[in-house]
Amino acid sequence: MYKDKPYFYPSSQRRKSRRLWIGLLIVSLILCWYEFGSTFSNKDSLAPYHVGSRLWDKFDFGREGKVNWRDRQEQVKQAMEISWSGYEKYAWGYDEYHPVTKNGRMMVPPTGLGWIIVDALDTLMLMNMTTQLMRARDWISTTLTYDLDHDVNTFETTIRMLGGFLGAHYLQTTFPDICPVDLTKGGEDLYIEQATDLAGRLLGAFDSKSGIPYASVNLKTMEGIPSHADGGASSLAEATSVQLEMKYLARLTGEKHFWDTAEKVMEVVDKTGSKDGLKGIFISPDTGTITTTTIRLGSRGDSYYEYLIKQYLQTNKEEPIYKEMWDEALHGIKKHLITYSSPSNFTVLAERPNGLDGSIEPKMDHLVCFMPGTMALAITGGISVQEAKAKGTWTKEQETDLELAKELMKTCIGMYKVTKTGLSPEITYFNLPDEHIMWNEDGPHPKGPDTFDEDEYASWRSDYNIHSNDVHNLQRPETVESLFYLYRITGDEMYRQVGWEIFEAFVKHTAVEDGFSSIGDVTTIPPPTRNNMESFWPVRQLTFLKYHTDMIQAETLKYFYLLFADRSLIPLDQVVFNTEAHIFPRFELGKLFRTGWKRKGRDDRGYPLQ
Ligand code: DMJ
Repeated sequence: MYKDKPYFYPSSQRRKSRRLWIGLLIVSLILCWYEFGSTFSNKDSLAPYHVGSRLWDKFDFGREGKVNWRDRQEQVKQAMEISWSGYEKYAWGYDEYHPVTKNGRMMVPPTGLGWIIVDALDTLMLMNMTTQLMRARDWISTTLTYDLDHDVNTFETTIRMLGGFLGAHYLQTTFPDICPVDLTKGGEDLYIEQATDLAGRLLGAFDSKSGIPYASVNLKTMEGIPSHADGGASSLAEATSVQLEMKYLARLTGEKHFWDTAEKVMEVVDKTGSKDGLKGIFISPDTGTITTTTIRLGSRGDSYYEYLIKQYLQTNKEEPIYKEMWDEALHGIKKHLITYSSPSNFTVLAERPNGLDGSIEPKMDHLVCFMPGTMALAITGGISVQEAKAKGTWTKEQETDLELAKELMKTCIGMYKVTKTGLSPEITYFNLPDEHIMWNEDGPHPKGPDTFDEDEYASWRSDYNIHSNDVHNLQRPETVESLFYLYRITGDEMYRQVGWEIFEAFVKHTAVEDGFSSIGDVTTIPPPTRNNMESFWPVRQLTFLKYHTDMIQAETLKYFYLLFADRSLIPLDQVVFNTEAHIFPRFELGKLFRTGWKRKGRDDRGYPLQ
């Protein structure tokens, strides 16, 4: 009992104890100064502090002369090797790797979910890390089982684990020159067997009254579990970003129920109606209705929009319904969410927390930065602008959309350029003029600055407003992902160059002795390193974070590698990347599959006619 009660020292003891604390504080400050200040003042001050600096030395950022992209690509591979070997050494088989404390944690004891290993399979293949790949494959065949009496997040498990197996299967079978694994030695079905077993378990989540998947599912009992927050509603993005995975699996196995179950979700979501294709970010699995007015392309909203266009591309443009939904949503985004910052006119993809009749909030999660790339993909379908124009069908609308994608890309690049570390915060706010203007069809559309003046007082910096709660960086992929698409599609080397600067900042500031760790503050040098799972984090963020410890290997490093690669590696017009950067093929619907539903006509408010 007494342990629960605060204990007060007598006052003389309190004074003594206060003196002791002050003394300890002074000693700590001196030690801190010694640790950071000395690193800071030597000529190598750009190197990361303490252990990370040894890692920094392994990279070659200072080379003079002509840029060698092959060499830069190799440096990304080196980052992957370092990161992977730290994981193999200290946390092999664990679902999380904490590179600072050099240990791991199982999300689901005793064997875990393969969270890091499965998610990285196709990155290991792309980078030709065959020895590491074989160890990963061995672990999957001897240790991994999904027969676990445990709840998992339906969406995260689908995009990472199911997506990971499917991407590995696709690369291995379609690009044997990239991934020289001897398929004759058995095990070529390993990934598909695991994928089918896992997907069968995940289908339990869709067993709701409306067909909208529950946020979680128990892998053993296959029972769907409503979210513990948000009144039990599922996130819009999560419910609608499992379709590429389930459809590709259905196509591979011929098991049609995977297709039908995922497709049904799209029908229910479309029936909820919405003005100009923009939807609130939560949906009830019980009623199939939207439960909030908040509209955004950041968390909970993002990949709903991404998967509209990608579903259209996945089945080789044979399902116009998804193009129609994408076009409608893009029109809505331009009309209701695009505004311009002050004083420098950056294009901002803002939020509407209180619906389309409410005011605009000039806030962008870093997550929104997937959008310039996805827009570029939608504009040409994956071919270059040059090829698209040569077809003779290039429209004024494509030209305007491409300009918008480039301007949004500029805004995302600015999120990196504006901080001392050269890394983006998790969330950025923008200053708007007193009377802000919105995008309008006829233009003209304001443009941000052509260059980012490096002066620390340059006026463009004041458009960006970073709140102290949002200064962390989780090594997220979205900006690099968009740079990759824009480079491939426009051919402009500038996007690669910016990518290289971000990669440099990433190595400089997130390297620790045996890998890379997220950081706590992008606005200070040196930034405090995090261990990906600090106990002082609020529970909500902790739960969120645990899904992201593998992100850098599966996504961020993969996009860097592809950005610096030759443009012919993984032709963009033949594949779709799932929202976790796993690579799937495009295919024809064939006889077995079809879009099993039709859109209804809409009334003036955007609701389906009865
Ligand atoms: C990824 O895991 C996916 O892209 C997801 O859709 C949301 N964002 C994270 C990485 O930031």
